Amino acid sequence: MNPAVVLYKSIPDDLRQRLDEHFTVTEINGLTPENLTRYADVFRQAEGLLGSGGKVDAEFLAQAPKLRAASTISVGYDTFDVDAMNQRGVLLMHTPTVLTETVADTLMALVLASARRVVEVAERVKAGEWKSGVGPDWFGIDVHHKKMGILGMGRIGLALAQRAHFGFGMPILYNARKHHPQAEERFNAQYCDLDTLLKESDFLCIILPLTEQTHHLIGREQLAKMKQSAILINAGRGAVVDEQALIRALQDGTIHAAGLDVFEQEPLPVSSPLLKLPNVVAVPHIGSATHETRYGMAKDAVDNLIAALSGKVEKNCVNPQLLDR
Ligand code: 8YV
Repeated sequence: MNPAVVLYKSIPDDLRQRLDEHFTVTEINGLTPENLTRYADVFRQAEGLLGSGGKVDAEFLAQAPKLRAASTISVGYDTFDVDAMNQRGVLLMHTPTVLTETVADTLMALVLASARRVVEVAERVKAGEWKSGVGPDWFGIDVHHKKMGILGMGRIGLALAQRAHFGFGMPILYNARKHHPQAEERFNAQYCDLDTLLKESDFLCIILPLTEQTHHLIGREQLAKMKQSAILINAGRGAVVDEQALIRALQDGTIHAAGLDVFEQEPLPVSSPLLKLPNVVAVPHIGSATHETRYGMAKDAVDNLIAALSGKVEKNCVNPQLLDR
C-alpha cells in the first residue's frame, strides 16, 4: 500500500500523475478549519502533506499522528511551527531555489513601477487625461544610479543585487544576519547596520522571511529614519513591516512611495487605506507567480515529498537534523 498523502492545493496534471504513482492521494481545497473537521479520518491516516498556505502547528499535528513529511510549494515556511514538527520528527520540505530569479524580477518591477508611477499614469491615460505633453505632475523619479538598499541578503537578495548593479548601475548597500562575500565581490555590495541602510537607501527592498525576530522590524521609528524621497519595497512577508505605521508614513510624506507584494492580511481587504494612496503600488503576492516558476515550484515540491517519504532527502529540507536520527 502506498503512503497516504493529502494534497491541499491543485497542481498541474502531469505532476498529479507522478504523485499518484507514488502515493494514495486525497485532494482537498486548503487546510481550512472546515476541511480539518470534514477530512479528520484522512488526516489521521496521512503520512505526507503537499500544498501551500494554511497553518501546520502542534494542534494540527495532533490530528495527523502518522505524518512523516510536509512539502510546501513555497520558499517561506512561516505558517509551519518548525519546533512542533521537530518534536514530532516530521520533515519539512520547501522550494528555495526555483523561484529566485522570478521574485527578483518582481522586486525590480515594483522598484520601476513605484518610481516611475507606471500604474498611476497608465490609469490616467485610460481615464482620458492625456491631452497634451506630460508635465511635472506626471513625472517620476530616476531609478538608475540611485542607492539600492537590500534588507535580507539570501538568494533573492543576491539576484536583486545583480539586476541593480549590472542593469541599473546602482550602488548597493545591504543588511543581513551575516556578511555575504559573493554579493560584495560580484556586485560591490556594502554591508551596513540597519540604521545606515534606512538613512542612506533611495530604495529599501525588503526580502526577509517572517520570524519572531523580523516581525514588525520596520515600524514608525525605522520609517522616520528613511529619506523623505525614499521608496519602500516589500516582497518578503507583510508583517515584517508594521502596516499601520507604513500607512501613516505614506500619508504624511515621511517617505515618498511604496511598492508592495505582501501584506499583513492577505488578500488585502479592499477597505485598506493603502488602496486609497496614489503613491502605493499594491500587487497580490505575485512574487513567484509566473507559469514557468509556479510549475517549477510544484514540481520541486512533488520531488521533495517523494524524497522525504522514501528516505532519500538530499536537499530542500528545513529540518535536516531529523535525518540523522
Ligand atoms: C508562494 C511565497 O508562491 O514561496 C513563497 O514563500 O511567498 C510565494 O512564492 C506563495 O507562498 C504561494 O505558494
